[in-house]
Amino acid sequence: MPAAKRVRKGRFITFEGGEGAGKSTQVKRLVEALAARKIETVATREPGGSPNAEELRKALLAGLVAPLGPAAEAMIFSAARIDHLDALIKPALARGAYVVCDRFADSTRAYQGALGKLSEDFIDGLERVTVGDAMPDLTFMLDLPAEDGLARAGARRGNGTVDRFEAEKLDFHLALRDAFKTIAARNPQRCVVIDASRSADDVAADVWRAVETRLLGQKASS
Ligand code: Z5A
Repeated sequence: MPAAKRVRKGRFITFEGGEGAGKSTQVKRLVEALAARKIETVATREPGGSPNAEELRKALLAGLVAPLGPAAEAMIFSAARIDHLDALIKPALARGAYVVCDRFADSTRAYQGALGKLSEDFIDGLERVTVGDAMPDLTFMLDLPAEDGLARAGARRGNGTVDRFEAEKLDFHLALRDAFKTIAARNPQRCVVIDASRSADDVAADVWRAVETRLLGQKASS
């Protein structure tokens, strides 16, 4: 029997990158730009985005899963993702909305996969059973030097406490930047690398240009 056809009337856009790259800022800007076009848009984030996944987010960012190792951590991020996809992302795409998500499966591949030294087979398999054909239509990789991203995040945090990932050393964040660049290079149809060291306005302009060129000009696929 032929495989069931994917039903996706909407579009799925993700933002990826290191700490303080400006993902949340750009999610907000893109949602405003799409809303101005009267396009129904759902802004969401990972880990989290649905009530069950937000509970798992608390445990992950508190570092409760870290002692179990990167494979277990990747599985808990993926468990949160399954709920997020089922509860929020897939229904929104099926009714024709644009979904704009702050981090998604590429973060598992970079943080737990590349940095956690998990095999590509493990991450590929996990992504296949977790996400399947629900991969994003377009992914923005916000790229800037790790030191700059950490400085931005530190300035915003002030005296607040750091989470499990913010606590990692500079080497970790340098390697993370390379991991995201590698993912982008391997997926040129889906990924657009944006120089995020510029002003938020300049970054938003590049993002919008890519959305117009790659998505708004096209008819939604099934
Ligand atoms: N994680 C994982 O390990 N595996 C997974 O599968 C997933 C996630 C899905 C979630 O953290 C953590 O989970 C994340 C990876 C891990 N770890 N880290 N680190 P989070 O959601 O709490 O945080 P984040 O995703 O790293 O984002 P962030 O630190 O909040 O940064 P951001 O969203 O990229 O940046 P921002 O909030 O838009 O901007 C940061 C500051 O810079 C802020 O004050 C802005 O006003 C400012 N900003 C933004 N843009 C600019 C420009 N262009 N110029 C100057 N200043 C700017």
